[in-house]
Amino acid sequence: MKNITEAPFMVEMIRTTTNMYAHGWDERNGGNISLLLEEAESCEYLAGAEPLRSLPTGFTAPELDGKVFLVTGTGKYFKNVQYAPEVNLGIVRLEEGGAVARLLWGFADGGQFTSEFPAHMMSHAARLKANPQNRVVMHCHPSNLLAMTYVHDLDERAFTRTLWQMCTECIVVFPDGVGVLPWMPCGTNEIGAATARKMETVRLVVWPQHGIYGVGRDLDEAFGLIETAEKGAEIYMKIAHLPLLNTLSDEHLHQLEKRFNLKVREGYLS
Ligand code: 2HA
Ligand code: ZN
Repeated sequence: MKNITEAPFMVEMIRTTTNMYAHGWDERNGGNISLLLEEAESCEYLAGAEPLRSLPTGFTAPELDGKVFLVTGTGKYFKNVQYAPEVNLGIVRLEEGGAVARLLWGFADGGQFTSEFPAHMMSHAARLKANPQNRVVMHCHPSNLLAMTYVHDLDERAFTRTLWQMCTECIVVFPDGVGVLPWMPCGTNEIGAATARKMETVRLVVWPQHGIYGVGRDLDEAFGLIETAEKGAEIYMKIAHLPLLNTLSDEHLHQLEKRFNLKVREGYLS
């Protein structure tokens, strides 16, 4: 069997967690990522691997039965992933309708998957229905998006429109807009189910006073979505207290819709 720490998906996961830490999005043990492995890649590196342990998940997700995920560990620091991937990451296969995760590799110090595993798995199930290519769920704590949730209306149309107005690229990158949950305690099945419900129609979900979820086909796409929303929020936090002399009008945004043939969320532009 090939060395799993050299697998392209592992290398990319290590680079991504390292980069997210460098962006300041993942203080301490903040943030978590799950990556759905393709059958071929998991076979290549894990064929015949006997489960090391069985971990109860506390929820069911029959759509994900048999699927294999590379996932960050609970209490683990993104900054440390590069130095000890086999401690800070794990690979699990969901079984028994999602009620059990069999550990195939990693969490070598006896640890387990992220406390936000329900939000991750429920979001994967929702996104796979919307787009069978979706393989990544990413959560982190970018400062400007968090700051914005203290001073901006949390209505998702209003929140989305402000981000779109902050830089030309925003509507191009997330024409589907941003979902916004009410504040809820994290790490629960309830916030997982609420996040997944939003994920049926959007790829970014803000958790006020906490952070954001982004999804995508691969780690780059999920990272890029969050990066673009965070840029919009950064501009907002720089200008919100200043007199506004110019903006991106709905007329400008409609021009972008035409230019890039965007499917802009219905009713968000006038
Ligand atoms: O993993 O970010 O939401 C720590 C968190 C919880
Ligand atoms: Zn968090």
